[in-house]
Amino acid sequence: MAEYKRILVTAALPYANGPVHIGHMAGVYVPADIYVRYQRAQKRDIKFVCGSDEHGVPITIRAMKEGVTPQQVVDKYHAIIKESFAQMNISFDIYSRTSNKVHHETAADFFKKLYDDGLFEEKESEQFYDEKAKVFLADRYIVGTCPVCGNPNAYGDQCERCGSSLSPEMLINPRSTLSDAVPVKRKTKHWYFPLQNYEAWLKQWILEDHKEWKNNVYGQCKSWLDNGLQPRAMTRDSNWGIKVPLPDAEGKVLYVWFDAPIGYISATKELTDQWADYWCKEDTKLVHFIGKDNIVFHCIIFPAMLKAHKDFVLPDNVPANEFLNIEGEKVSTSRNWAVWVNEYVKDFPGCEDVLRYVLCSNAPETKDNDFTWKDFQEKNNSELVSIFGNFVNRTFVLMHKLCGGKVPSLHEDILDESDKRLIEEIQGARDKVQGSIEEYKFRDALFEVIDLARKGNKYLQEKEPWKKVASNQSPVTSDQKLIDNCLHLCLQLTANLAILINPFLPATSKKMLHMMKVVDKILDWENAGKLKLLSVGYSLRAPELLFRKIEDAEIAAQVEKLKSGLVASNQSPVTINQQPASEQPAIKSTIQYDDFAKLDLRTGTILSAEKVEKADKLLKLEIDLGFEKRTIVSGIALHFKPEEIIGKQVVVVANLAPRKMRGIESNGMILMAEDSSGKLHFVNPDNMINPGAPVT
Ligand code: B3M
Ligand code: ZN
Repeated sequence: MAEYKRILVTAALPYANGPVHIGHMAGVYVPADIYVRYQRAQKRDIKFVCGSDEHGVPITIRAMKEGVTPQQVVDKYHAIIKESFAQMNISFDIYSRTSNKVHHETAADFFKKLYDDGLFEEKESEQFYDEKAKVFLADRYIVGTCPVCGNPNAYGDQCERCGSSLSPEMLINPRSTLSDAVPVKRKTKHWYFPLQNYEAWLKQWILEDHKEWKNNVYGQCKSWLDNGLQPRAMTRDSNWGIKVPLPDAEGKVLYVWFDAPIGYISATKELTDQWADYWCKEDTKLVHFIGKDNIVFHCIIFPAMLKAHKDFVLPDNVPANEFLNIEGEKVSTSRNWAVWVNEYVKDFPGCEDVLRYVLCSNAPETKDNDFTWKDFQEKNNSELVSIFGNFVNRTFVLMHKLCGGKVPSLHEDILDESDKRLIEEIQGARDKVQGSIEEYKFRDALFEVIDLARKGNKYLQEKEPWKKVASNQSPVTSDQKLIDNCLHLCLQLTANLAILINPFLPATSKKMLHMMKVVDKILDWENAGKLKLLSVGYSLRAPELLFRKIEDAEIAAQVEKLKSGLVASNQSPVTINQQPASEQPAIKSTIQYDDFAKLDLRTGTILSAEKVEKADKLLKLEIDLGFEKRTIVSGIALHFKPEEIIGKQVVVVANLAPRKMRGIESNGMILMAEDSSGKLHFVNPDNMINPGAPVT
């Protein structure tokens, strides 16, 4: 730390095409905010910047879907996202947006500098083009039938039903989402950044000089670097985005991943005239908080851009987190399988800290983790309420009852072993919490704070001051001395807890300050570990409830809300091709019996099921059709564990032409029913029958 004079913390710029969900919070914003609040308490020079990412295909797609302009989309979601962050007490120094003027200028200048230095390669390539709408089509703008699951509305980059990643060439009957035209290939010119020229430098900088980066981050970088870097197009054909600042670049904009990280620089510019100190002086510590899907952009592409530009510092660390699943399933915004922050704050008013607590104590720091409502309730009721809240509450109640509402004296002559042990715990906690925070291990740090409260409870339980006889007469009786010592120490511990919990649960810390009638100043980190934070004789307020119990019914309601996809609001993302969760898709056009008769449907029994490597969504099934065994690759892995479907009967389309998926030949397809929440269910005979039976 010593070599740094100032810290600049950035948090990934969320796309302004939908609200933020708790996966975003757990992965990026809660950890970043903890880090920043801690550094502020350390009195370090720190800035915390973020903003909405308002360019790119996701925005234009959403605009099309809602029948509005991209600007209207970003205006709407920028406001919603900004509000959610404020409600969760994410304490950005600035929350900006990439559609503003400062950013357009900053990003265009950045591009121009690299261009003037002769760094880009200009290349023509063939890309899909819509001749009716007269535009080039990003993969997302092309839809067609998914070769894996038969979804008629799969995107050119991904099928949102089965999750397979696709390319436009793989789609059956591809068509443009803009005009329905069949896309054709056409030549287009773009500016490529020669990433391969930075490979050797990146290898040294990351693999040798930054061995301290988190394993998940280091590992991803290593695999990118080992695979070799390619030139990457930094421009796109579109009219939404930052215009390429060159003549002859009509209809070309900067690639969103070129402009978005520069948003960190623009936001700092907007925030302070001293922005260049944070971006150009070597003694700045730059830290990017992101989710794992952004690692390559922040560790490889953006640093190479910064290096090429020459004026700017490089990140010191990129503590990316993995993903948070919900109730055992991956978050899916299109299926509405998510817990939205703007919904949470409405459903649990005043419980923002509870969410911060659960997301931090369960943060996907080293691997994907699972959020369940049951665990949320459990952590609230048995940790926040029963340990932390209970300790503070008991201390205050007893102090009012047994010490007249004033901080009692400490009679040092009669301190016993357990008093001394508690004093040591109070003094030692700061180093433990701080050590973990500095290493980006926020879960461990939070655990230490709760553990200290747990020790406070244990101490109170041992001392049982309520069993002593209180007396406010002088001279002080020996019982009263014991009471005084116990509650004096518990109160100093409470003040320490307020300091230590502040980065994690700022609203709770604030309530504690109010109860103790002390000012914010006490929260300076240097005060942690001190034993004279509250003066003897000082009168304190009555206790306030820090946390309330969360009831089973509230949890059941949330689980129900999630399952039935009833997050009712026009803000929940729905893709162009998907019906709102509660409606059924419209009936397809009529076919003749002969069309139907071409299908050979059979019953089959699943003999084995295994995950397909590198394809999250696919299961490779061995199916017994009676007369033969078949291999079928099916996009159901997000819905079922392999072991739970073995032995199940299914209906198989037995005469579907074979198709290769991830190198495996799939011979047929199994039928599934999709309920209104997007969950899949087997379609099968009501009783087990012989495999191979025709379904007619
Ligand atoms: N908007 C992607 C995302 O939200 C992107 C991050 C930009 S950070 C410069 O995952
Ligand atoms: Zn599919």
